[in-house]
Amino acid sequence: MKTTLMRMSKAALQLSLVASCLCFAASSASGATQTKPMSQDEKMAWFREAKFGLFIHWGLYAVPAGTWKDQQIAGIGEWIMNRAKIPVKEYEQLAGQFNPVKFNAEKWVQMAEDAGMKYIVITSKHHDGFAMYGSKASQYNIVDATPFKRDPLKELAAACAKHNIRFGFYYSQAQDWHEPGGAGNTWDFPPDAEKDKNGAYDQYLRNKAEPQVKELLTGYGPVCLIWFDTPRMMNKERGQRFIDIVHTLQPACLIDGRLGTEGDYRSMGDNAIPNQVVHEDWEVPATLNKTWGYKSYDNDWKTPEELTFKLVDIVSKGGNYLLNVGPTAEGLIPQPSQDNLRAVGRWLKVNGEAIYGAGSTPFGEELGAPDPTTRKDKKGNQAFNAKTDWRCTTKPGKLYIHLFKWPSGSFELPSIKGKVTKAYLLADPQKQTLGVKQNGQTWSITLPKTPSDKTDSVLVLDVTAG
Ligand code: FHN
Repeated sequence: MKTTLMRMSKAALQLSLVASCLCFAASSASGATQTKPMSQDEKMAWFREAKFGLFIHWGLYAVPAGTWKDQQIAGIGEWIMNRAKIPVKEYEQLAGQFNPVKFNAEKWVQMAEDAGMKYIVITSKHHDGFAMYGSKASQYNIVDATPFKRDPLKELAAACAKHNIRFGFYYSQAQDWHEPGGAGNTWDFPPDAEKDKNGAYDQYLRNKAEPQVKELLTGYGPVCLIWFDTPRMMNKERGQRFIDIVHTLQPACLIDGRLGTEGDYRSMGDNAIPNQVVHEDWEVPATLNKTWGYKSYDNDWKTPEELTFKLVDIVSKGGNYLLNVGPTAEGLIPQPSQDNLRAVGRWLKVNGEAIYGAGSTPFGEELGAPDPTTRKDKKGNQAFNAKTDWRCTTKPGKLYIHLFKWPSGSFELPSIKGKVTKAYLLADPQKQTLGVKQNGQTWSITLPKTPSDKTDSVLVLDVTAG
């Protein structure tokens, strides 16, 4: 059985290798076909354009939804097995209760589209070890172990292709609380250090994690990225094995920053938006409330205004926003998540030009400044006094000034080298020219009395290079 499986995955690997080579075949003038590998810039192009993605944490943990044996368990919902130290044998029983009959891939993807999101990343396997797709490498999966029997990731891949939204997978490569060799479960199995030394961890990597990543890269069409996480005990060599799989099967697929070796971009900490511009490709994963996986009693929702500010703030600092929903065990995305995301989408419908493909601010003073005292923030870093009145995103020849606080009379632009040749509000269909006054290198733009948007009015400045 095992050898048949191994043979199957080898064949799939070869097939896909041929397919991926063909993808990058370019015809020369003589008609001969040559393969041209993608440059890093070509690989990153869609990510730099997209800016806003949907993260989905969905798994067996949606069944207890934060409560185990009548006790509310503290912490993030998808960690319930760990937090309550639930034995594998008991946690496995959740599979029999997982029947998300209200799941509708089309509706989920439509919601992402309405929200203005350009890519989706879903948990194919989280730390609990349960595969949310029909895996051949482990029977502990949604098709074989639940009454649902469907493969929701297949359905999502198809819906994403239809809506032209890119599709990627979260995969917990190191932590797997279901397997004796996986990292993290020390209540059923020996300490991690022992698994590392006695070969159990590598055995888990080779027999489950690596084959599963191969399955994900061969059975679901083009995968835009694999989002690895919590790289416990991952070293260069172990990380390289995953890199080789990804590069061989889908060379265009990006690798996030949490594999344990260098990825294609930097992943910031959870909900951790940097204070200043970061001049490399980066992404911040973030929650709408406090949890990733569904918790029935977490109603601490961020407002649409807060979400819009964060999106603009992130783009103005050069990053991408990967914003999470935690669907229920029935297969529904909580209504407040949907409502708040759609509100952001309505703002993006009018103002998307200032977000998609936009670059970071050339200024910086609008972001705030480090506290001049020795005061520390919650994480022990030097405190930063953030300002929130305005942000700036950019495209060649354009500055987009996002006004969160509407100034009375005029907006004073900090010093720029070039000239402002025209100013107008992005929400104004007529693009009516606003008054512009130059004072040395600073510029004053006359504004109407009322903002064009109650959250963020975008002032567009056409500028010449200085
Ligand atoms: O432990 C996980 C957590 O459950 C969640 O998946 C987040 C998302 O970024 N990543 C880890 C913690 O950083």
